[in-house]
Amino acid sequence: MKKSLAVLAAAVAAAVAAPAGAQTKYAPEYRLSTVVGTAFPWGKGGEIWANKVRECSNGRINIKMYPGAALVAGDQTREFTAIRQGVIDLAIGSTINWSPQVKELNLFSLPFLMPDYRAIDALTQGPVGKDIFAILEKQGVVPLAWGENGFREVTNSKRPIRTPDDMKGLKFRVVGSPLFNDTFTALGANPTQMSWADAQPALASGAVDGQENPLTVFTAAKLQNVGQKNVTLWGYVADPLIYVVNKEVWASWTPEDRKCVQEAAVAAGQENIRLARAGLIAPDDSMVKTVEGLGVNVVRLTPQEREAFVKATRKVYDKWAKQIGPELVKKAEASIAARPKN
Ligand code: X2X
Repeated sequence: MKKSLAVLAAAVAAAVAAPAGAQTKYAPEYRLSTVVGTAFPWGKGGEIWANKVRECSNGRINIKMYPGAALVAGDQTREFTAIRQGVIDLAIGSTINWSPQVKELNLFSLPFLMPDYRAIDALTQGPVGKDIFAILEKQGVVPLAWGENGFREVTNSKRPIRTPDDMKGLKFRVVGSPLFNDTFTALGANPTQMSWADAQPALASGAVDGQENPLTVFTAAKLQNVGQKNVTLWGYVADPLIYVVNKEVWASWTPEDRKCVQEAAVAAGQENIRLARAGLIAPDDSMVKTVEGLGVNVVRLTPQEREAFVKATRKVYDKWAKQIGPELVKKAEASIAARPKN
């Protein structure tokens, strides 16, 4: 009697100690896609996410990061499709790179929609963010948290840019959303779409004169070494990042696993955002100083100078607002207008 009780107790203990769903089949490795690696706030977010998940899942969920959008051979605009198809298990994706498949994500690329960081937060942390998560869910991925790449500043090898006129005739590498083509064309420049992998050699060879990316990308990728001697702080768009999991992978996990992965994504996203903004929020402009310290000429626009770029791109805004969905754009504008101002 005593013995069978002990056996029973041992069996119960084993059942409790076993991973909550002992039937759950865990892959030896879950593949996490990012465009850039751990030298960038984006890749850092991926590393933090993977480490936290390893910890809270007691090693059951082993995430390996594949930077350089390596799982889609560097073609970052195919990343979203690959997540849906299960070629990618988890991803931290830029709204820009997924916008060819999810048209609503073009919202964040509307020129001069978001005037400051509080405006980004007003979107991602408000009703617009909820709508976008619902849209992603409908498209078959599980969105868990927001991160950030950042405000994208224009750089080039030829001359300082202070007015739309200064952009005339310059060749710019842009990301693969047609909205970027329209914006740069409206400014009189020559845009060419290419992946990030192709952008760096194109800058180095002078095949293109310039590009646009956050300053954290500029410094980590050392764009000063590929001729980018001029930066203009115009803050025309910012790309948030979204932490997602493939639907089937998500379904294969226990509720405890999901809680672990979700909480880790939120924590990693917060740290990712902190790193993306470090030295870029007044009065701390140390990141801008760092770029100037590299021998780069940084142009700070006056509000009037910035307004000229807003005007020159307004038609693009209106055209794309229709394609994105006028209701969503109105909601975004209202959220931004109602944001706390310091
Ligand atoms: O390709 C880019 O410019 C990058 C790295 O910022 C994105 O993936 C959107």
